[in-house]
Amino acid sequence: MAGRDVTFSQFRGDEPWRAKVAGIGSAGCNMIERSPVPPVAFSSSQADLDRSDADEKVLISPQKLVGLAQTDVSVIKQMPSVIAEEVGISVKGLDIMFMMAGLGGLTGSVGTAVVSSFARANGVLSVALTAGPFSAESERRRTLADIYTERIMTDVDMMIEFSNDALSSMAPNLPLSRAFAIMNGIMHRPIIDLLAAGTRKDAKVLRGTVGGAVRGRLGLGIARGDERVVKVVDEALSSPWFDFGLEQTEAAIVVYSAADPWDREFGEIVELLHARLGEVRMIHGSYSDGTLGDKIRLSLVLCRPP
Ligand SMILES: Nc1nc2c(ncn2[C@@H]2O[C@H](COP(=O)(O)OP(=O)(O)OP(=O)(O)O)[C@@H](O)[C@H]2O)c(=O)[nH]1
Ligand SMILES: [Mg+2]
Repeated sequence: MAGRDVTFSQFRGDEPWRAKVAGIGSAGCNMIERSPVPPVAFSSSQADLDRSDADEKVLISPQKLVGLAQTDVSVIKQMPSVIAEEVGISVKGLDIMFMMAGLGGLTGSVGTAVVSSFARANGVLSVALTAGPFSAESERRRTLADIYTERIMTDVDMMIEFSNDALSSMAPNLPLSRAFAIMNGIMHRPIIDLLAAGTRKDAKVLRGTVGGAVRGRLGLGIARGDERVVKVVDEALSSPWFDFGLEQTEAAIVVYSAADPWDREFGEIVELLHARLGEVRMIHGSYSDGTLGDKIRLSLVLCRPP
């Protein structure tokens, strides 16, 4: 393992992360269904909240959202209780706030920027998981998504981008609602892995490892058999979301899981990744997942600057 790598803390007695996930806008409210962490449904549409089974629900007007988006971070920091009242989400005691949204509509785009700034102003690590619109959607939606991608990247500790276009290769013959459900499930993967591999002590280390490389993309591999180490790395690195040159990667979050995780296998995976990615800043961890049987899983978030 390379000298600069850091490992998620896994000491007995370390407290688990205190986390929440906000589903923002119509797509976001779909994305938090069956969430592994306490969800908050946050939208400007009552209909989105009505169909959500989240315990915490926040209805916010588009005007208020836009107003909050224009509020300077220093003001947010100076008036935490006023802003908390306006945003309506409680972040008290949290280590990490996840936000899930589809970009291209107003609420998901603006809301993600607002919730993130608010979380960060309160010292909470903020990680956005966003789905970009299909290429076939209107130009207006794609332009809004591009503008807000830039904006959100200045407001988060990390933004993991998923493009809906990958659905056509991942689930080619499914109706859209089924395809969305599959994609929304995959979007939970980094949340599950981060929370299972680390503890609340890792917020600072994670922030330091990612640094300015806030633009993340997910790669996933699952493999079994003799060559499973090589296969799992190959599959994860062939992610449809790695549509940039891998040499642009500055930081990587690596989580290995198996029914019975094996240090030597994990070490080989990390070595292979360094061989393919070069001297990136890496944080890695592992955990046991009994559902994997004889398979191993590698979840990889590659991060680069905006
Ligand atoms: N992955 C995924 N994407 C979705 C889903 N539903 C919608 N989308 C995408 O999300 C983008 C944003 O759409 P919405 O979430 O409806 O927009 P909104 O944030 O509610 O914004 P407004 O209604 O305009 O305030 C769309 O362009 C779609 O590409 C979903 O369930 N999963
Ligand atoms: Mg909507």
